[in-house]
Amino acid sequence: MALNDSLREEFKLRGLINIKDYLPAQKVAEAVSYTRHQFEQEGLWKTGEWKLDYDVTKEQLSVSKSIKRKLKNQQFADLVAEAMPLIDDLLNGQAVYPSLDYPQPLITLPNALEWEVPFRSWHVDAVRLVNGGIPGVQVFTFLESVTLDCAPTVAVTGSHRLLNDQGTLRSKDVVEQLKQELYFNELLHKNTPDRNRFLEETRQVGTVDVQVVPMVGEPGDIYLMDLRVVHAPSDNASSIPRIMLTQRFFLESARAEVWG
Ligand SMILES: O=C(O)CCC(=O)C(=O)O
Repeated sequence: MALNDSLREEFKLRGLINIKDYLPAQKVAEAVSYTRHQFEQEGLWKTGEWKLDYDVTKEQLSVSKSIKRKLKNQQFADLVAEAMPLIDDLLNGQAVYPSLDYPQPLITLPNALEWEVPFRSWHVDAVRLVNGGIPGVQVFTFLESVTLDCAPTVAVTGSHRLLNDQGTLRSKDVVEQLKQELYFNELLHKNTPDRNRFLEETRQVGTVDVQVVPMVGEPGDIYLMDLRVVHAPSDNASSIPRIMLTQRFFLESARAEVWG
C-alpha cells in the first residue's frame, strides 16, 4: 500500500498516522505466535489464556525483561522493515538508519486498577534540529491487541509543529518550554483532574491544534510518528500484557546533530 494525499497531509498536520492491517498477515501471525510461545514457556500464557492479574509478582516482572531480550531478533526487524516504503514516502526519499539493530519490544504487565492519561514521562526521542525540520520517523506496531486500558503509548498530535524555531533543543528543554503553555502545564501536572478529557478535546497552542491520542490497535496495524512528537508510556489497567514493537528511523543527514 502507498500513502495517499490525505495520509500525507495528516502526517504533516498531526505528526501521527495509523494504518490498519498494513503488515503481511503471515509474518504477523508468526510474530504473534513466537511471542506467545515465549510467554507460554514462562507460564504466563497457558491453554489460550493469559495467566496474569493486577498483582504481578517480582518474578513475573523479571520474566518479562528476559522475554524482551528474546524478542530482539531479525524476524521482528523484518516485520517492522515492511514500513520502510511509507517512511521513504514521508521523508521524500531521504536516507534513514534505524537507531537500534532490532526493534525495541514495549512490554507492560498489568500495573494499575484504572487507566488515565498519564502526567509523567512525556518526552521526545530526538532533538529539535537547527533547521526546524523532521529528524526522522518512529514506527509502532502490535504483537497483541492494545485497547485504551492496556498501556497504549500516548502522543500529543500537533506537538511536532511547536518549538521549531529555537535551534537545538533536547527533550528536557522541549518539555520545560512546553510547560509554559497552559495546555501542557495541565497535561503534565499530577493534580489535574478529569485527565481523560485530553483524549476528547482538541486545544490550540499558538496556531497549532493539539490533542492526546492513544496508540490502540491490533497486530498488523502500524502507527508512524514524526520524531518531534511529544509522547509517553501509560499504565496497564487490563489483565493482559501490552506487547508492542517500536523502531526509530533517523535521517542520515541529521546524524551528527541528533547524537552530537
Ligand atoms: O509506550 C511506551 O512504553 C513508551 C514508548 C516510548 O516512549 C518510546 O518509544 O519512545
